[in-house]
Amino acid sequence: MSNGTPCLWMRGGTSKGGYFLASDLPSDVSERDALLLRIMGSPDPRQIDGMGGGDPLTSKVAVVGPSSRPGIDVDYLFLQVFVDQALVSDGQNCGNILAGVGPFAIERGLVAAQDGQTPVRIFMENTGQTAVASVQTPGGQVSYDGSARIDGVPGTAAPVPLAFQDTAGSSCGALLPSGQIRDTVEGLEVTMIDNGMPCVLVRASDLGITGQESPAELEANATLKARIEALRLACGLRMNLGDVREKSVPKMTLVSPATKGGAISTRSFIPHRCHKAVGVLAAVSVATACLMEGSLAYDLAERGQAKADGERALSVEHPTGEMTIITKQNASGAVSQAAVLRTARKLMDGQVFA
Ligand code: NQM
Repeated sequence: MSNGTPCLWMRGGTSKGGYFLASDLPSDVSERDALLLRIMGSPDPRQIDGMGGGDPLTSKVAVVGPSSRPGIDVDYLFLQVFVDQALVSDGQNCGNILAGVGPFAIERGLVAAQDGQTPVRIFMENTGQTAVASVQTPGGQVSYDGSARIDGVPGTAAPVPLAFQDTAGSSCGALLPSGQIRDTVEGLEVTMIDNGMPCVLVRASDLGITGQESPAELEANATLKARIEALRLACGLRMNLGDVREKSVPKMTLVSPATKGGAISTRSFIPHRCHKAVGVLAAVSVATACLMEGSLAYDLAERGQAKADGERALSVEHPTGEMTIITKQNASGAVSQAAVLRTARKLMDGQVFA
């Protein structure tokens, strides 16, 4: 057994994982990845010999360090540790794990807490954009307790609002990587969009389902999964992502009309398991598509009214509830800002052994 590595285990939004200081991990990427695979217990569908929970949503890592960028407090690298393959990928962001980065940065002394609330400006290294997290810090201490509730997590906790700007084309280089709002790929109409997360929107009804099925039902449908994967591989090339066989993007988002009073309903393959909720930046991308005339989501969405300043709340429904994205459109109608409420909880602080 190796020496332990200092680590804080946290729930961030509807995900869970290990938060590490960059200085506590090997600087050599292959050594770092080998260590993280051992820590999570991958590859193994149950991750029985490690900390991972046998689900991509509980097999995640945040690597955080001080930032030398002007106006930025910390740099955050997200790593997806694959469950049943010996792969660690930095090819995507994670807005849920992001919710724990502000609290972690304060806990580790990278950011000085103010009395009340502390804004933490976070550079997301995976895609090169900035997010601002507001952390509750009464008396200069991080507080995890509070009355904020998010779907997909039982109980309540302190709110951690997250604000994003300039996320368009985060990984694909353009908001609409194919240059079109709608394409036909593998015989299916799709909208390929990246406003923080590369997503392929496809109508659930075009796949012969309602879009209200449970993740378990969808995962049991081998024919559906094979069709979605073929579509994903073809779309990956068109989205400037290259060969995506060993990548966790693009996310495949099956869209259908909302059934619970929201804007739109989703089921997301991320990419091979069906999300129990929806990713944060994936929801930002879906909400953005709801506001873009000509997209598949535009036709299905209930948009409600925007405020005079262009702000609008869009509720993205998912298997365990909904996620409200507050969008702001500029004078030309483009989504220029997005915000979402998350919560986080510290679960364990100590040494993890590989
Ligand atoms: O889209 C899961 C999650 C995510 C990513 C995934 C996320 C995001 O829910 O920003 O949060 O899509 O792999 O944690």
